[in-house]
Amino acid sequence: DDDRREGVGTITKTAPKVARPSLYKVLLLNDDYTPQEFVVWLLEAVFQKGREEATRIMLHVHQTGIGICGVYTYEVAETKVAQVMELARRNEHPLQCTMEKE
Ligand code: TYC
Repeated sequence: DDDRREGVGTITKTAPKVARPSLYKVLLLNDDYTPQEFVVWLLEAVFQKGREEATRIMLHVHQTGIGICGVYTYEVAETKVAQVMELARRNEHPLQCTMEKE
């Protein structure tokens, strides 16, 4: 462009910035009392896992003390933690669930 001419200039495009939301791991903790079958059922119901994957996650938590149920945006993770804690409470199991920024 010849910028000496009136009304003529260089167009500078701003780089489009698309914000990606932070992600949060939903973690399940082991305990000695919650039945294995309840944990498998919960992983299917709350985290949409198939029976095989749910069993794998449950056994990992059982053997190591902690495991990841899934990774979600803040509000989804918060809702899933609340659902797990409510189901555990209603069934009188001491199961604990928490979330952690990735
Ligand atoms: N440890 C429990 C038992 O032997 C099973 C269990 C697995 C509990 C995973 C909690 O997050 C958990 N009955």
